Amino acid sequence: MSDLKVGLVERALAEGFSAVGLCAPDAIPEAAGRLADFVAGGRHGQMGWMAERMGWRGDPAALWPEARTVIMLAEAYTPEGDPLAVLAEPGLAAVSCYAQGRDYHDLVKKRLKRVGRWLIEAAAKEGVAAEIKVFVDTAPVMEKPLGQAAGLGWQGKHTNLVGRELGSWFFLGAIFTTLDLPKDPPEVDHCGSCRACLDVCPTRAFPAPYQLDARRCISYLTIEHKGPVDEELRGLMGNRIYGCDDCLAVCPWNKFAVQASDAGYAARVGAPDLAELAGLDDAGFRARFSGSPIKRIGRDRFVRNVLYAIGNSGLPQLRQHAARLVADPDPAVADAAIWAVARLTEARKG
Ligand code: B12
Ligand code: SF4
Ligand code: SF4
Repeated sequence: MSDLKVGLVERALAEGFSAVGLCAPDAIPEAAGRLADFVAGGRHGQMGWMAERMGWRGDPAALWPEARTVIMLAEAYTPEGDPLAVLAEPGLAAVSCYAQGRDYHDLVKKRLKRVGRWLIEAAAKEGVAAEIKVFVDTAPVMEKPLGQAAGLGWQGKHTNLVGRELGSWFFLGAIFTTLDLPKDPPEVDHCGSCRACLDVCPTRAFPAPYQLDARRCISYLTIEHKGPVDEELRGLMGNRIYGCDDCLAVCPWNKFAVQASDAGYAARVGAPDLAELAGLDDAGFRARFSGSPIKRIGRDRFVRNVLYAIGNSGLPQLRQHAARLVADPDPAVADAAIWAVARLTEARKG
């Protein structure tokens, strides 16, 4: 069976994954309690789906009792330049580098299925019938603790997985299988006394190291949160209109970040002018972001975010672009436009 593991790892790397590790489905006994605390504290905000199916999310062995091995895979999307440089350009939109190219859900899932098919066929040649299920992001699976248990990296103080030879610019995907393959040792914490990610966070979203309050995280606020964002927080978002890279970008382990192997992650969206984005209607938004993960938030939430960035820009010439949207049919867009106009009027007086 260990030959099968050697072949599996070779195959996954040949497909473009940057690292592979294996663990048992019951390898994360501490996760269920931590998830329960997270949800009990309301830290998931409006992500009601996190509170559903907690029994499965906290315990991969319960999700699929026949599974004997969890194969965790890392897919690098490392940016070419400095993803924080755009934060100094208030007239431009900062879009997280994970969302610059094609939607990772599609790219990772295709690759996972190819590796999974190879595994089923290779096992069949040894006379073993194997079943697999593949997951990326959206299933009730806690991918980060599983990634740590499989040795890919450790959950850093910003809660994301960091690898000594990977850095932290990578997505995670999982293949559960009924095959009992040899497991890898878990990775241990290498954060030491560093706290760069905690200190850089613009909204102070970490109540403690290794814990995130999603309700304060700009990634949550721009992508998941429906309706108006709390005024204190929108003022801290700067020009970040989709996701946030700050806590990952400052991590010293990214010196070792591996290059992205899939050209699909190359920057396509760039840093467009806020003025232009504020003018997008529904059809224009969908055409522009087809195939991108940005598409899933819809025009209204996107333009709401653009208006917060306009309000934070301090650029009086952007006021007219917000003023056009004060009577928008979407209440959160109209609210954001009124707020942005008021902020820029104040900025002019000041
Ligand atoms: C919900 C979610 C979010 C939410 C909440 C994030 C969060 N930290 O929970 C929001 C929308 C904010 C978000 C943001 C981002 N996300 Co997200 N997200 C998820 C999702 C769907 C579930 C995560 C989860 O279960 N959270 C619940 C909490 C309880 O889990 P946890 O973070 O693992 O919490 C642990 C710690 O609190 C820890 N803990 C608690 N106390 C202590 C004490 C000690 C001492 C220790 C060691 C640990 C510890 O134990 C908990 C359980 O392990 C996963 C995909 C998946 N299915 O797993 C992607 C995922 C985590 N996201 C991902 C990414 C890329 C991002 C962003 C970087 C995107 C961006 N640039 O905007 C940001 C990063 C923000 C951040 N600092 O976390 C990747 C991360 C890949 C990686 N290398 O780790 C994932 C895995 C998606 C994927 N398939 O690739 N995300
Ligand atoms: S993604 Fe941004 S807002 Fe969220 S925790 Fe990291 S630095 Fe803070
Ligand atoms: S920035 Fe420092 S504390 Fe944060 S994850 Fe990286 S090494 Fe750990």
